[in-house]
Amino acid sequence: MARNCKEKRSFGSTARRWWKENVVYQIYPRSFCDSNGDGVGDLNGIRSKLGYLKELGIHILWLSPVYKSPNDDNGYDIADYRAIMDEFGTMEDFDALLAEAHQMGIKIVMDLVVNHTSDEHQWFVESRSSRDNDKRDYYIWREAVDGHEPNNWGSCFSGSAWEWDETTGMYYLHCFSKKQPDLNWENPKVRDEVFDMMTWWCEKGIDGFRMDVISMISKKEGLPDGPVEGLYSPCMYGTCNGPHVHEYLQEMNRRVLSKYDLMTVGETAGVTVEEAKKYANAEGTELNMVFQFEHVGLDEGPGGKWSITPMSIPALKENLTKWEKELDGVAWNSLFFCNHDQPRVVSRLGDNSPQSAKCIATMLHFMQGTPYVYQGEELGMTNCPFGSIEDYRDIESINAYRELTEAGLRQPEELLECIAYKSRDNARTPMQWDDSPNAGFTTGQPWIMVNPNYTTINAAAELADPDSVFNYYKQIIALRQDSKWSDVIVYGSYDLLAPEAGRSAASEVPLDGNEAVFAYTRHREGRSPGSAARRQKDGVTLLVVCNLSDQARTFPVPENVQWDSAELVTGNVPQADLTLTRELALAPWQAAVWALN
Ligand code: TEU
Ligand code: CA
Repeated sequence: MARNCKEKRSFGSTARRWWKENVVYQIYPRSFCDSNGDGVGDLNGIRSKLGYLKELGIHILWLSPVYKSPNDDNGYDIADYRAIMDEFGTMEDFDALLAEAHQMGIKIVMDLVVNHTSDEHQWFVESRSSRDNDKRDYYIWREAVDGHEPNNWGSCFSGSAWEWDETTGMYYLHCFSKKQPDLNWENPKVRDEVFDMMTWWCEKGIDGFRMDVISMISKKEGLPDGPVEGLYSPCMYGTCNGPHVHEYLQEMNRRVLSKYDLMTVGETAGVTVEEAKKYANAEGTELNMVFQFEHVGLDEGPGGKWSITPMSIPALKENLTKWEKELDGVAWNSLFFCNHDQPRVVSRLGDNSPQSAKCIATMLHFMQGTPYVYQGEELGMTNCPFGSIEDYRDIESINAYRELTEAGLRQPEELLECIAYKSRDNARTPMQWDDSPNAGFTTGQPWIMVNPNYTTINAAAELADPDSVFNYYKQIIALRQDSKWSDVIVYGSYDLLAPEAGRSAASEVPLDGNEAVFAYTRHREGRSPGSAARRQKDGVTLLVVCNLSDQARTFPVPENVQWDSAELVTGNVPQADLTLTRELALAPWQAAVWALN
C-alpha cells in the first residue's frame, strides 16, 4: 500500500525522496517476457524476472500500460482502466506481481493514459451514440466547417486529427490514432472519473504514475488553426502546455496524489524549461518530475522525426547542461535516452559497441536527476535490422510510411532508411534473455521480429561476463545507493567543463578534441558545522569525463584538478590504462569518474 500521508509535503530540491535516490526501470510488457507461449509478453513473465531486476539493483519499475485495450497503439488506447489486457493476464496476476515486487523491495509505477481513451471504452461508446447522451461532453466533438474538418490539426500518427462520425454527423478530436479519441478535460465529470480511477489504483497499493502526454490535456481556447508542416498543422501546437494544464494537475494533486507516497513523472511533449519548473516544482503542488524531449530532438533534420541527422555532441552538452543548471534547486529532473518510443541510444549516439553503451550510461547516470533504464538498454541492445515496411508493427511508423509515400512527399527507399533508424519498433523487439530460439522471450511465434544479434547480446551471457554492459550498469546503479557516493551523485550541483565547446545543432564544424568529450563536475558540500569555506573543503567533487566518439581524444584537465588526491570511482577502462596528466588521453568511448577530494 502506498503510504497514506495526509500531511502537506514540500519536496524541496534537496529534500530526500526515494524517487530521487533510485533508478527507474521501464518495462514494455508486450516485449519483456512471455510466460504462456502466445508470443506476447505478460504479467507472469514479468514476475518470473523480478530476480533479474533485483540483481541489476532496481527498486522502481514503470510498467507501460497493462489495462484492457484493443492494442491499436499497443495499450496506449485503453478500453477499461480497471481491468487487465487479455493478452497480459488477469487482475489476480497483477495483484500477485505487485505483492511479490513489494516483498522484494521493488515499487511499481503505472502508466496513466488519460489524454485519450480507446474508442472501445464504454464512455466513448455512449458519447458517440447520440448528441444528447450524458457522456457526449466526455470527448471533443465539433460540427464540420464548410463541409470540412473543424481545423487544420494533424494527428501524431498521420492524417487529420479529426474523424467524421456518421451516427451523429460530427467530428471528434484524436491527437493520436482515430481509435484514441481525446478526453475533454474541461468537463469536471471527466476529471472526477479520472481522479476516482487513480484513487482506485492507489488504494490497490501501486507506487506512482507515469503520465502519458499529460502536457496535452488542456487544448488551446477555440481550437484555432496552427502553422502547417507538410499536410497539416501538428496537433502539438494546439495542445501542449495549454491554458488550464497546471490547474488540472494541481487539482489532481490535491484530490489524489498528495494523499499517497507516490512517484509521479509527466511525459510532457513540448515542455520547455520554464514550463518544467511549474510541472515539477519543488513545492510539490503538481508532479515530481517530467520527461523533456529537446535532447532526443537534436537529431531531427528537415524531415522532422523521419530524418537521419547525427546528434551533435556540442548541442547535446549545451541542452543537457541547460536542464541541469535551470532546474537545480527549483524542480527535479529526469534522465533518459531510451524508452518504448525512442530508437536504441547505443545505435543513435553510440556505435553499437558495448564500450559506447557504457560511455553513454556514465555520461547520463552521474548527472543530477532520476535516471531511467529502458528494458534491454542495460544489455546494450541495439536497433533492429528491419527489412520492408511489413516487418514493422508500430502504427506511427506504418501510417507515416503510407501517408508520406502516397502523398509523394518521400521516396519509399529513403524513407524506409529513416524509419529503420528512428522507428519506435527498434525499442519494441523482444527482450533478449539468452541465445535459445527467440532469445528465450517466447516458445511461440513472437508478435514482432527478434533482433538477430540475440545470439551474442543477451542477459544470460552478460550476467556471466564481469565486463558486460549489464555488469557495468549494475555497478553504476549500486554507486547511487552507496552511502559514500549517494549524496554527491543524487544531490550534488553540476558544472559543465569546456563549456566553450557547446555549439548549435546546425554547426557543421567537425568535432575537435574538446567537442566530442562530455566532461562535467558534481559537487556536494560537506556536512561539517564549520564555515562555508570549511564545508566547501570537506565536500566531495566528482569529475566525469566521457569521450563520446570512436576516435582517441585528449581533454585539457582544469588546473584545479589535483590528480595526486584523485580516487577513481568507476570507468570503462582498467585503472592501469589511465595516465593522469594535464592533457588526459582518452581512448574511443572511454569514460571515467574520479572523486577529487
Ligand atoms: O507518446 C507521445 C508522443 O509524443 C510520442 O508519440 C512521441 O511523440 C513519438 O512517438 C516520438 O516520435 C505517448 C506514448 O509514450 C506513446 O507510446 C503513445 O503512442 C502516445 O503517447 C499516445 O498515447
Ligand atoms: Ca504471453
